[in-house]
Amino acid sequence: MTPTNPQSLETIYLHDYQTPAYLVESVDLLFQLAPSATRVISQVRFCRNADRKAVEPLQLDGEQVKLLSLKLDGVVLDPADYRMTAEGLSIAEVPESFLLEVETEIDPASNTALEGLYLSSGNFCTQCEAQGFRKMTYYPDRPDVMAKFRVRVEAERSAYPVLLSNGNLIEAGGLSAGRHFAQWEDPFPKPCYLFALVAGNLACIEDRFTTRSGRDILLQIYVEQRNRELCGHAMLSLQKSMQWDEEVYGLEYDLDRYMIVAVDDFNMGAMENKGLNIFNSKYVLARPEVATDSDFLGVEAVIGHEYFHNYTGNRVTCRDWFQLSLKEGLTVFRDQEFSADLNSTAVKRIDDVRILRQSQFPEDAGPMAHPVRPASYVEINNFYTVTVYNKGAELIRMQQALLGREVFNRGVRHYLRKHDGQAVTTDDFVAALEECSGRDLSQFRRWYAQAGTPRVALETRYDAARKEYRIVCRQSCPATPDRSAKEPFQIPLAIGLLGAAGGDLPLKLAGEEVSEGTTLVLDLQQAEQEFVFEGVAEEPILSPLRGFSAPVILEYSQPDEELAFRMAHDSDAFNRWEAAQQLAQCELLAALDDSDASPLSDLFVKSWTQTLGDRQADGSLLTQLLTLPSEVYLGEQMSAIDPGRIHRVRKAARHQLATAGRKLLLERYRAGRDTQAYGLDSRQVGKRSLKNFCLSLLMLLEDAEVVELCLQQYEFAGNMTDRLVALTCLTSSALPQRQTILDDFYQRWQQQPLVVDKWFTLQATADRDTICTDVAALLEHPAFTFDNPNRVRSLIGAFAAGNPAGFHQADGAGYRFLTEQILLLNQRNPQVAARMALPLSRWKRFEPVRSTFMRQQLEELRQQELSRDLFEIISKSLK
Ligand code: 0A1
Ligand code: ZN
Repeated sequence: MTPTNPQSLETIYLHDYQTPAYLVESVDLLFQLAPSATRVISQVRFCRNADRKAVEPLQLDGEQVKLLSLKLDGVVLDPADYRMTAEGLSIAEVPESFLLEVETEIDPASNTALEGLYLSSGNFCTQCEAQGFRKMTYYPDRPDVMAKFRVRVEAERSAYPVLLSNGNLIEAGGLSAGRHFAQWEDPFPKPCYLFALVAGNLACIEDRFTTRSGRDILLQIYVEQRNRELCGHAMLSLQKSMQWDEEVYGLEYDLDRYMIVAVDDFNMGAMENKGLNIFNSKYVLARPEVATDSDFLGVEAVIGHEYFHNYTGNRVTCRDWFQLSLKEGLTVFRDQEFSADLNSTAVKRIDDVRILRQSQFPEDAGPMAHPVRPASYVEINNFYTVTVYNKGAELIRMQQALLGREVFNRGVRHYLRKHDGQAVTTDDFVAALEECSGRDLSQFRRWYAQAGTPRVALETRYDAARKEYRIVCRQSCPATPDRSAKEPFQIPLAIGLLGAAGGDLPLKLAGEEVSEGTTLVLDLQQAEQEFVFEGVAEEPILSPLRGFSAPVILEYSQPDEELAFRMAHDSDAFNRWEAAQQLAQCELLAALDDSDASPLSDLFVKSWTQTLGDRQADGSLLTQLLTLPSEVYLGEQMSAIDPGRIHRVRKAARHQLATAGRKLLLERYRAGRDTQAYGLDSRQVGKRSLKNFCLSLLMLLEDAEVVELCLQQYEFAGNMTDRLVALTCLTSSALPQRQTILDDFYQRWQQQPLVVDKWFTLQATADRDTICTDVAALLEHPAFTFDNPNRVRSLIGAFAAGNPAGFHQADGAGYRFLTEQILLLNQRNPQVAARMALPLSRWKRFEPVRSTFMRQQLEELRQQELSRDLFEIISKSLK
């Protein structure tokens, strides 16, 4: 653990940014690998940055490394020639250009933080973003220092037959004493956060891709030997990603080989190291027997994401870490579009908006709120957030909406051409769009600088005599820790007008031409702005914020009948879902205050049943339309969240729907049982999704017929999607077979870590009164370990973030449990520990009893010696 010395707790500010005093011309690295004592020998050619006249000290970052020797132009430096701290070293006087040779020793075997060089299942791998490179050697560890890397890896041949690094393999061969080497060279200059090295005993699955200009690319996926049969979907996803980026953005892959390595121990999802991506095995390994439909989609999305980084992130990178969203927001946007194109656009949008509302909006309203381009941080690892990633993607999407797809697309290409090989800022991105479109986006830039979720209130009026329809928009944005007064945002509001017959009405803004299509993007810029539509033949029903065209909270109350109408007729599929959610939300929130066992109105139940009976619609979309807003989302609508009450009402509502719809649910369940071989096309995925939705709802009734269907499905399922849903239903039940079946599942799949993760998660998220003790008991299970981030997330993370009623048990037992686990993790893996603490940071949003318990735990944590990561979260939460 990095100790909390005052220096390491300093806040870093964007306004302090300075260009580097020295640039790097080339880097030669030699890694002599050994688990507990790896030697790293680096030879770096530096030259003074041309914009500097005076001689400044050379600053190198380095942490938790043992310095063995330091030579400048061949001369060994004396400790008096440099100054060393726990964070790095500086050399006061250096020539204008020089060669620095640094030799360090590191201990990968005891690296439990999983930053820098570490071991996973006995194999060496690296994670350098954001600041892991400094845990291997002394170097200017900042993204605006870009250089060409040559890397030589040496290791014992029998234990580590595979030796990989970025770029092209130049040479490989044997050494004495059973050792061997590989020499790699990456022709593209890169910042050190994109450096990667892997050494181990790995199986390699190969395929090829021919680019549109006819270049032949070797594609390799490296996995542990036992996983070699699980890579087919990842390979296909990679080929689809390459094809998509050529078709949509004209971007062709630039090296001759693309390597992906899957490791079990990884802090995040995956990492886009140039030519050598390292992945959490969760986002590579998939086969129907062990992975669910949503796992398959996850693999496709993350493979796409890392591949798309090759341009948006690697060829054009970030100037500093405040610009993180430059690469992440844009790349998330690209992976979202990729998944939408390959699967269902509406369902993808609904999923993405759910994430935004359930995670990003709360973050934006809490103590860790920050702009998409933060102005300061203590620990950069805490800023890999839903705000930087997902809100960042929404900012890109809004710019696309404002400029139109075609102009936006040209703008992105222009940005990539103009800044190829450079480290730039989010401002540079927006400027490139401005150059290409001739539009002024200066007001839009506020989205990057101001935190908080804007609210947009709508008021509408129809004048039948003049056939005019007016929409008055008023925007505001709540105060956030960074600032209280906010300037108005530029907000693209996509809207449509529905006629009584259900169709879209033509749209003509006063003084403008009739718009093409049935959706119009209103360009809202003022705090208050009116839009007048002419020639509106009948009083329309407004379909606002189509496709969720801006990450805002809309305040517009529509009569229930209009919502029900839109639920059935809105031509924007996203907005059909939105209308259903709103209708449900109003009724559920209204029911919080009485103990009625039937919270939903007849109107809702009728519309819902009609939707369930729709035999034309896609199954995945239907499932979304039929699913009630989540407990987390409903909680966010309350002034003081009471998770217990929300849980009871939502469950009563589901019970009501199950009772009212029993016959139709059973019918649709039976019709959904596929007799065909398993397939991943959207029709089959949709069919499974609807079938399993029906089963989950029916299982609330726990009648003999349904229980039997569920047991049958568990027993005879031919794929993990079906089996897991059945098991999840059984786990929340009080049926006598419960434990036997859980044991059976574990016995069957104990050799598959990713499936064991699912087994932990479904127990951690079960609806049971004994949940806190259940979860505590699972900590003692032989398969539980604090050393594997996926396992920690599958049990502790799933409980704290995925079981609101259980975690927020009124006596505070869930909070005390979490605090204990955070303290254990704090020592081993600060990044993961800090993420586990986020649920507690929301304490101010809860009703007083829970809120007090949560704050007590934060106070408790503050008393301890904390890593920088945790320190920042805890101290900001208590401000
Ligand atoms: N750049 C990666 C995410 C990532 C970030 C940090 C990591 O370690 C601290 C690892 C991965 C991505 O966006 O895919
Ligand atoms: Zn990314």
